Amino acid sequence: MELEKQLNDTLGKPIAEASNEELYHACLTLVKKKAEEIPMTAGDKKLYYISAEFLIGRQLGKNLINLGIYKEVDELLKKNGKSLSAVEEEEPEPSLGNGGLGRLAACFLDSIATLNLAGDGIGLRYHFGLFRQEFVNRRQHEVPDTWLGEPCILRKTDVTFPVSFGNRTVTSRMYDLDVLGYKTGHNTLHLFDIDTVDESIVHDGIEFDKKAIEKNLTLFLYPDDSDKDGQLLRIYQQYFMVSSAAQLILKEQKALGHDLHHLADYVAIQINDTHPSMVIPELVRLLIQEGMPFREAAEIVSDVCAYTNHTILAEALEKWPLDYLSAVVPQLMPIIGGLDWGVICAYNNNPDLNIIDNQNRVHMARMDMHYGHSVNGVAALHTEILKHKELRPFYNIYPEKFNNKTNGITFRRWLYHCNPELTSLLDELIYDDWKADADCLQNLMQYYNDENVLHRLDEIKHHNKEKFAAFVKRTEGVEIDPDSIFDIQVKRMHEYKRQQMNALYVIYEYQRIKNGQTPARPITVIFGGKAAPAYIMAKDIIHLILCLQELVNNDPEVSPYMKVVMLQNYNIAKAEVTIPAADLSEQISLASKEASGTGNMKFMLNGAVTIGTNDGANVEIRDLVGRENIYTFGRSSDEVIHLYDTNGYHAIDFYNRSESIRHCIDFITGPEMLKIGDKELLTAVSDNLKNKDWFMTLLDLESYCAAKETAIYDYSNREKWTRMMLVNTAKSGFFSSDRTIAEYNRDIWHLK
Ligand code: DL6
Repeated sequence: MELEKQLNDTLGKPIAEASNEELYHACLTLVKKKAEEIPMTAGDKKLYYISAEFLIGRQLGKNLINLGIYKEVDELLKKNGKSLSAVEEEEPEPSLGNGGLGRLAACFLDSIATLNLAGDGIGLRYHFGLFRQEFVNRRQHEVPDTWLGEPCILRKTDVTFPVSFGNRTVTSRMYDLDVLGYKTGHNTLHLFDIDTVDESIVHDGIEFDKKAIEKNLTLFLYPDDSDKDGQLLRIYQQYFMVSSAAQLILKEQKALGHDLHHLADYVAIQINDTHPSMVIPELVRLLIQEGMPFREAAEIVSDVCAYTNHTILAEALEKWPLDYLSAVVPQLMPIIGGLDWGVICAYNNNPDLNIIDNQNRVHMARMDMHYGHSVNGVAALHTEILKHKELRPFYNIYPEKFNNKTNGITFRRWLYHCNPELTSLLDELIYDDWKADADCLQNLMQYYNDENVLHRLDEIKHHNKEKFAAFVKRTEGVEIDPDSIFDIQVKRMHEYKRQQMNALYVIYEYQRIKNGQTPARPITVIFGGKAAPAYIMAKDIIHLILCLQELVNNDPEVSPYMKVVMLQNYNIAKAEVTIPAADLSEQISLASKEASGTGNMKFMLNGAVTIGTNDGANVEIRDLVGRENIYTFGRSSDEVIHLYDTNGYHAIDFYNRSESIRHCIDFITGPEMLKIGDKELLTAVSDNLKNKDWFMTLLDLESYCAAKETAIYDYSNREKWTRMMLVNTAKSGFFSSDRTIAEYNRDIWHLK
């Protein structure tokens, strides 16, 4: 009743007469008022989580859930002939992240607040975020994604800081977004920007003058850095972010009267990947300005800062040329030099350990490892590979710094919000405690042999598939059958994630169907994901998939048994419709290459069965559900690492040895495909697979196809399959980001 009155008052008219847009704004006002009533979370010590990405997704639904009024508002709107999900659709999605790393940061903010820990996020207010993906002529086309403009969500503040780039100084301005925990907790995400950014300089898709720093600084997340100007721009962005962060931290701590000599008692900083690594020298510089000697400043910063590694791809570990850094941030050079000198003296000028290498490049991760007190990987296998392989020299000297924090996801968004029917069933069967204590999902195991529950799980999945099919029809114009198996691979496009292997499976199956060998059950293979604008091979793989989509879906002999869909502009909102509809979750990266994955956890939670390699967090999923509730295949990470070490993999040998592999690869440039696609792009893919294949697609292709055949066969046994679904949901509690954050706090941050 109270809510109804509040909404009516804000609207100035009855709910039934308001448009969805009016209702959206009224709901935002309601959230804002309620948030104002919740005191900011405080504590003796505060965490600052600095990240280039925060893929926060739409905020309205999440905030209503965390305020504990989602259901009430939903029912109220229904009663008035309105739909809350339609109202939520009014919100443009902030595109402030690229993939798992950014979404992880968003889940972490949710959990930090939910655990009532004082912890703010710090990042950048990108005007367009990551680009919006469109398909034109079966190719990815990038266009700016406008999302800014809701001052009620992201508040402009009066807080500004000077940020110096050599002899020019710009002003950073702070914008604040409320981070509400589930039924408790209130923190902030601070996003910095400059007032002089000029969106009109963007032309021809996402092109702009990379040299016009004051106009372009916060236009895009991850501007193309394939040239020098692009790399300089990234350094500008990173320094702008961390200088604003460091100044904010010191300002807050001084305002609290804290003694900067004891900063580590009051502050923890988590460096999310290497993009914020310059916060180390910047904080040292600022403490020196406060009158502290260099050595003491460096020690304090080490006690404050902790680093999370999110990749073992060596090329993804940032190394900036010394002269680029000197050009952008000359004031940091003596500090970085001093930090490097400390390492040189301590470790006898060991080239494997030095921060500045003999090609005059600054290794950002090395700076983090030397001058941070904690280094963590994001899944058990990943951390072991870091310790014993990729970062071994550092583990040898700092074994006590290394620790694992297996990633997690917030179940409030990735089940409660996105899968209302499963949520109701869980609430009915095991009560709603799982929303705050995910381990309670384990209680679902008592229904393992309950036919009625299994049947209801099956029904819910089917409803979610129907919803998704309607969505795909509306957004992509493709008709798919909810009775077919929904086999889904949605994630960034990257060769190590091996979307190309799934595409080869499509070709394999296509050829079989053409030969009269139809699958035990029709299958719909669904892809989604963006390729970095400068990553040509990833874009060529998108082209291959889109050509297959056209070929397969329009072939009357094949389409009754198989369809292919590539979702355009896959984002959080699309993920929320896609994931609950999945039967099979594709997690097929080359073992040792996926740090963790978090999509794998979201699918598992929603009852999809994983088909995957023993990579990243898949290994932990396998251990939790048991081998009978997952389809694993492919070489182990040890075998793969050995192949790299010995230069022992040659794709062409697999091509020559196996007729079935040869048929699949040759098909890519065969007459059917060339009728549809671009010869140059398709040839680039097939040549790459034959002659290079850095991520060893052909090594695992046959075992992958075999595993998929088994899964398709098993799917027809509904009882077996729904039991697998139940086990996957029941065992997923470990992957709650509440658990992950509790571990970060216990081992690294020590907030009360
Ligand atoms: O830790 C979050 C997420 C992991 O789940 C993914 O496995 C990992 O690829 C991703 N890492 C990155 C960083 N760069 N690269 N490549 O996005 O982090």
